[in-house]
Amino acid sequence: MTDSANGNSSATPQAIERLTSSAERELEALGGEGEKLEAWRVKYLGRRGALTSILRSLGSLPAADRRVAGAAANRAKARLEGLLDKRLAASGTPGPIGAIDVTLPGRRHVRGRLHPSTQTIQEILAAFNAMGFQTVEGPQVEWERYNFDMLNIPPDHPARDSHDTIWIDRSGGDGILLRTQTSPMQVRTLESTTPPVRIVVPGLCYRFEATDATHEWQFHQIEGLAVDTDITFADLKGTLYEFARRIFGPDRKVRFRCDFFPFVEPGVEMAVDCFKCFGQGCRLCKQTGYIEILGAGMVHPNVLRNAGHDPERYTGYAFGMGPERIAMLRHGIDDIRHFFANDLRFLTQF
Ligand code: FA5
Repeated sequence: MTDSANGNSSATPQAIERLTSSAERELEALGGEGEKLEAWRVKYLGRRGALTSILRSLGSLPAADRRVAGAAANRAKARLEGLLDKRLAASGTPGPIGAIDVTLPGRRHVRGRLHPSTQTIQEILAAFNAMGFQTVEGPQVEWERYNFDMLNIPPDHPARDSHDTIWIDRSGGDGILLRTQTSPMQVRTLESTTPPVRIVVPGLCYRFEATDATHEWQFHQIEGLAVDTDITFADLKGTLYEFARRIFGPDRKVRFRCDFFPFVEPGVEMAVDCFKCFGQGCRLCKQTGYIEILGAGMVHPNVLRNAGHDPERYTGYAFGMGPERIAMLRHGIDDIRHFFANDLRFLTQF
């Protein structure tokens, strides 16, 4: 037995039929006002409405009665819902059918895009892939020996200091840190591969440093390494020149100057002529006409030895660059901190 809006009523097909008829009559007599139609819906079809209560009570009926009464109640529900939809549509009241205004303009879907760092990294990798370099990746949480010792960086080098490196665990003999550069992949790759080797390694690096317009504590690097018999400094220059031509344009001038990195000998920095003033001197290039974009050099014999290779037999070159700095130069971005601030006003420009 169930309570209904009409008083006591049982969940029999006849009772359901009576309820439906009286609901229909009531609906016909109603004006078109939205509130009245809503009150009618609540009375019969709402969560505690008469028909809903009958449907809820079906579970307590014997199986045979339940089947018959259930079918009748579902038919009644569909009929009453249909009648209500028609009334709502006719009255212009928002409802399941009446709510759709087909004259409204559609909503524009915002298309996703690649992060400017990712776009730059992909372009640089494509330039090197086209020259036969394979892309590999390495761990961001790194052993001290790969990040420093095996790269010929002495134990007392200031880069190992807690003011430069983010340490995870320094208690054991071999510390664990967030890599400060992608160069550890030089050793990891050489340890597990017999030359010839030609790789580029993109990835995040971390340094414990105060941030400013050109320094972030987290930034990307792309490392390059080529090791084989008879590789010379001329190969390094030729490869980097071709890279600059592909990324910065066909008429680029390239300048190499001495620099020092413990894992290369000799070491150089490479600069390209300023793409804003074309070498004339401006604020961007600090009046020098050139912009420094990467560090490079011939792989130090100790690094080859540490990875198990004979430096008398093999030679190679390595280079490392920061794609955010390159993207800044190409797009005139004045602050590296924009890259990781997650501000859509910045990101959607690329
Ligand atoms: C290195 O990290 C060397 N491993 C590069 C290298 C590889 C030299 C192989 C020789 C052979 P350096 O500290 O200069 O070098 O960093 C390389 C590039 O990373 C810089 O030119 C710069 O573009 C980027 N970089 C370094 N520190 C930051 C920083 N705090 N924020 C943003 N970019 C940075």
